[in-house]
Amino acid sequence: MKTGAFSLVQTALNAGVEICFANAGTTEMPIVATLDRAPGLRVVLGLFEGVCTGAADGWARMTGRPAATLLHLGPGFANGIANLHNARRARTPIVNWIGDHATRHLAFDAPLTSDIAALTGCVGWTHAVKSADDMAEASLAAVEAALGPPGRVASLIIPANCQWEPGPEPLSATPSPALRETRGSAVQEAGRLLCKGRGGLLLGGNALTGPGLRAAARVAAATGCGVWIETFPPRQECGRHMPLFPALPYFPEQAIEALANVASLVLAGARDPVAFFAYPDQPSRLLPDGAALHTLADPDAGVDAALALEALVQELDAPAIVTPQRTMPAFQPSGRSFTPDTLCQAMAAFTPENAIVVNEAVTTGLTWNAVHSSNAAPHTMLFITGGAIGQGLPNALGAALACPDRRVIAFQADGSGLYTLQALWSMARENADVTVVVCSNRHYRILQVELQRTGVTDPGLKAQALTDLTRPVIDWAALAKGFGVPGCSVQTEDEFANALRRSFAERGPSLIEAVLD
Ligand SMILES: Cc1ncc(C[n+]2csc(CCOP(=O)(O)OP(=O)(O)O)c2C)c(N)n1
Repeated sequence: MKTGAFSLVQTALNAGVEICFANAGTTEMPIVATLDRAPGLRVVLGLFEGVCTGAADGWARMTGRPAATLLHLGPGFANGIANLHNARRARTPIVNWIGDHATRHLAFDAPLTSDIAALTGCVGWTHAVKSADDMAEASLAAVEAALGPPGRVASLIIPANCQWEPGPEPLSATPSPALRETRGSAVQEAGRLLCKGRGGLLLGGNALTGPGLRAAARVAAATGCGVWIETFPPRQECGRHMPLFPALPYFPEQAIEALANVASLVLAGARDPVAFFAYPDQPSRLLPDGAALHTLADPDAGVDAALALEALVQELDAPAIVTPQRTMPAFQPSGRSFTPDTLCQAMAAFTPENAIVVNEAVTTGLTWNAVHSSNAAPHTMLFITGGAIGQGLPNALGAALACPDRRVIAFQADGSGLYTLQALWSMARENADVTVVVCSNRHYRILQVELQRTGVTDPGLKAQALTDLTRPVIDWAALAKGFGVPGCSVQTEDEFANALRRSFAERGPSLIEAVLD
């Protein structure tokens, strides 16, 4: 018998969903039972829902196609929300299949009953399936909603009886929507503003592809405008072959200073820049009062920013330019212990060409981004977009499964890495080519900085305890081993260099704890 569950899964497969990161329970068993009848769908077990949602995000960021998750009612979904929040901010296409109690059972308020739609609504599109007859249409609608443009998180709430009852024939549509073109008048206005002088260009979204970045460099050379990259973009092409633009600084006073001289800011794939957090006596918006703001390509309307920048090149008749390749400053690993700066230098020296660097190294990651990534071999970088930590390891898992011929480096802060550590086990099980580099400063360093910024120069014992990861010291190599991933701890640059070489030479995951203290 073809069940509703089969209609759902086969329709999604036909529509281009190739992978499902799953952590199921009783209310999803009919879907679990049907998975072996859909051989084209890869299924990956995550041991915590935040691993499933973060991996789906990483997979979809790298492929541009939606990944599915299979999650257990409200509590299972809730466990995955933080990384869906990041995915929403990244405009990543994701389809969540969330089982619910059978329709007749809901009235009894059994223990796992909850308002699932209240949870799904906060990260994107939601549809609650009412009947098994709707399963194929609902499945296709969810894929279409996820694809946008812009990409989004789409959740289907699926009562168990709609899964186990007979379902309709699967649909065989394969949606492949394209990004939209910007308006000619928006291009002309951008050109006019940037030619007036004291112009700025803020890049985000798909402006950070090779073509987008090269077009931005031509615009900058033709108009003399400043160019910045949004602080935490979803995905960016990086390395010594790319035009070099600074990221807009994280701290608002630095970002305000960077933009202080801008009279007109043109947005290409980015939003009106605002501070990550509010502080007393600091404005929320970062652009000077009175500066003009113009949207060349609105990412929330699914407009193609790279194409818009190329249109701007035409509008300005901007001459072609050659970006000279930067050379890596010579780096000779020594027996010295690390600073964040020398750790990043070593990583830049050894990053293999075409790697994917998933940057959740927080304070160390800011150093990597500001200085060292631009000297490394060509690579793609994925960032934590929504500030909800615990994205890095799951994202790296998803990216590695999406791109099996590329080395993934999970550049990981220790505190953030501990949120979704179980991703290591899925990396081992799937033999994912991920090198996890843990920047082990044994503190929530950024929060120590934030505490100082509130004016506390001498934090009390309780405040210290909330930012300290010692007592006991975390044994990363042992944790990795426990999840089936070979791990080591290194204290010096040459130990690190050797561990990186070993890791890159072998298939499968490995973990290197780089001790910074
Ligand atoms: C889901 C979530 N919980 C809590 C926080 C608050 N927070 C921001 S950074 C941080 C810890 C950062 O420490 P670590 O990852 O070790 O990086 P470091 O600052 O030491 O470089 C915390 C707890 C958050 N951003 N997201």
